[in-house]
Amino acid sequence: MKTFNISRALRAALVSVAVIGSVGFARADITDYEFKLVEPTVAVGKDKILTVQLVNKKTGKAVPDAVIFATRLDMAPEGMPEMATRIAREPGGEPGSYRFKAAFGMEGRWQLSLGAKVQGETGTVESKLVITAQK
Ligand SMILES: [Cu+2]
Repeated sequence: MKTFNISRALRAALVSVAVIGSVGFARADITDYEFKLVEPTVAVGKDKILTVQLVNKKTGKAVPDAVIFATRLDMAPEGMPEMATRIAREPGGEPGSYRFKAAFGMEGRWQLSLGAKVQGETGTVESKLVITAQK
């Protein structure tokens, strides 16, 4: 009788661990992801490359194969939100890194707005990053 109770308790404990484990996994959320600038500054001029990394904040790992569907680069941080510049994806870089080519026509702070989908997650990662263009 005693043995039976112990094994029952053990089985119940194992079931609890499994349930808690799966809930924890399901709670992985789109807000766990964020873009980070690899370099906080860029040189003023044409055809400058900027690189961002998509990171899972819980694991600290870079996340490859995100689909970036929205990009905008403008001078909103300097009070010039209408001053936008062309930005295009640039191939290459390490998995989890995403490269862009853009022209920075003016010194100062530029805002890079990104919208992306992460494989296996619902929702959208939206990040606004500030990069400083310097002479
Ligand atoms: Cu400007």
